[in-house]
Amino acid sequence: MSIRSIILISTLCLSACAGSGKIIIPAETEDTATSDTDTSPTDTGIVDPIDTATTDTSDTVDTEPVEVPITCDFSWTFQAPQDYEFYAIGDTVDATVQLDNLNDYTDFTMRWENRGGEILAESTIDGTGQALYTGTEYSSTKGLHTIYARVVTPQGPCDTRIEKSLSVCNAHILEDFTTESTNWVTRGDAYWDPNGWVEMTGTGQGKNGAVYNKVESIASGVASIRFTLKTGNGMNGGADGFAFTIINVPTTTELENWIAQANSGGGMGYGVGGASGGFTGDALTVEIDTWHNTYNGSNEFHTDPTTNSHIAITKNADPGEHLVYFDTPNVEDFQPHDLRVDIVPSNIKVFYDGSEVINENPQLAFKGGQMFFSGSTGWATNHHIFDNLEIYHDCQ
Ligand SMILES: [Ca+2]
Ligand SMILES: [Ca+2]
Repeated sequence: MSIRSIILISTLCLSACAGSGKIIIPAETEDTATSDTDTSPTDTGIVDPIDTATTDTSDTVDTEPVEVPITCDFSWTFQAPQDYEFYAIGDTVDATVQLDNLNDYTDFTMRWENRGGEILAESTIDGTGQALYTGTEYSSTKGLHTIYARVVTPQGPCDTRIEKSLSVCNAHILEDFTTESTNWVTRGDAYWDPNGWVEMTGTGQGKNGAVYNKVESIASGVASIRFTLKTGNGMNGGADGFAFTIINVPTTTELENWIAQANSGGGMGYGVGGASGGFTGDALTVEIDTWHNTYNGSNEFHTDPTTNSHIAITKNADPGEHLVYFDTPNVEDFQPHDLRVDIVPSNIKVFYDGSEVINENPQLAFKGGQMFFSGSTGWATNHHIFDNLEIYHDCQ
C-alpha cells in the first residue's frame, strides 16, 4: 500500500494504443507526409512518358526543387544528450547540436532524421549556431534508438550527418522509501527508517543486514541504476560498507538462501561467490567499501584493490572481483551522495555526485535478476543508508 515503486510500462498506450498493446508512433504521421512529398517527383515522372516532350516545361514547374546534397566544410556535434542516455517510453527527448563557428547562419536549418533518412522533425539554427530538438519521435518504442542530425544550408543539405544513441526503456522503477513497503523484505539487522530510507546495520558492532525486493526483477542488457547513499557516524574509523546487488536467481526463495549465506564484514552482506561461498551464477554489485580487507582465508576472503574507501562494481557476488572502482575518501562524511551506474553496450559509466568517475569497458554481460541492498559492520561501525532508488531497465 505504501510502495512508490512504479513500472512505467507503455504508459503512452493508455491514451494512444489499440487493444493490441502496440504503440502508435507519432512519427509515422510525419513519415507519411515526408514520403508524400518525396513521391511527388516520382508521380510526375510517371506522367512524363505519356505527355512526352510538350510537358517537359510544366514538368520543371510542377516538380519541387530537387535537393542536391552538398559537401559541407564545417562540422556539428551533439552537446546533449550523452551517449545512450536513458528514457522511459514516451519521455520527451531534448537534444542540442552545436555548429562550428560560421559568420552567418541565416536560412540554415537542422533536420532530425531516422536511420533510413526520413525527416522526423526540423528546427532552426540560431545566431550562435545551435539547434534544439524536443520531442518524442525517438522515444515512442523501447530499444536502442539513434538520433541523426543533418544540417541544411541555403545551398542544400549536407551530404553527411551525425548521430547519437539513446536507451529507451520499458521499465522505470522509482522507490523513495518514504513509507514502508511490503514489496521490500528486510533481513538480519536491516530496517526501514521512518525518516524515509533503509538502513542496513545501524552503528552497532557485528551487524549484518539486507533488504530485498520480492516483486520486481531486472531485465538483462542495458540498464541504469541510481541511488542515494549515506554512511558514517560510526566508531573505530568506520566500516565495513554496503552494497546493491542484482543477482540472477529465479526465485525469491533462492535469493533468501544466498542472502542468508552471505558473508558479513568484508563481504558486506552480499559475498557468496568466488572464495566467499558457493554461488557460481551471474550477479552485479555496486559496493561502497570503507574497510581495506586483506585475504587470510579464515574471515577475509579477498584483498581490496585500494587501501582507501572505494566504490566499485563487482561481479558474481564475489567481493574480490572488482570490475571497476574509484577511490572515495569523503564517502564516510555522513552526507548524502548520489551514485549512478549506466550499463550500456560499449562500457560501464559511473557518476558520483553528478560527475563521471568511471567510463570503462570491463566486458561485462549484464544478466539482470533480483535486487537487494545489504551491508555490515565489524569491530568498526557506520550507518549504512540507502535511499531514492531509480532503475531504468528492459531497454532492448
Ligand atoms: Ca572491504
Ligand atoms: Ca572492495
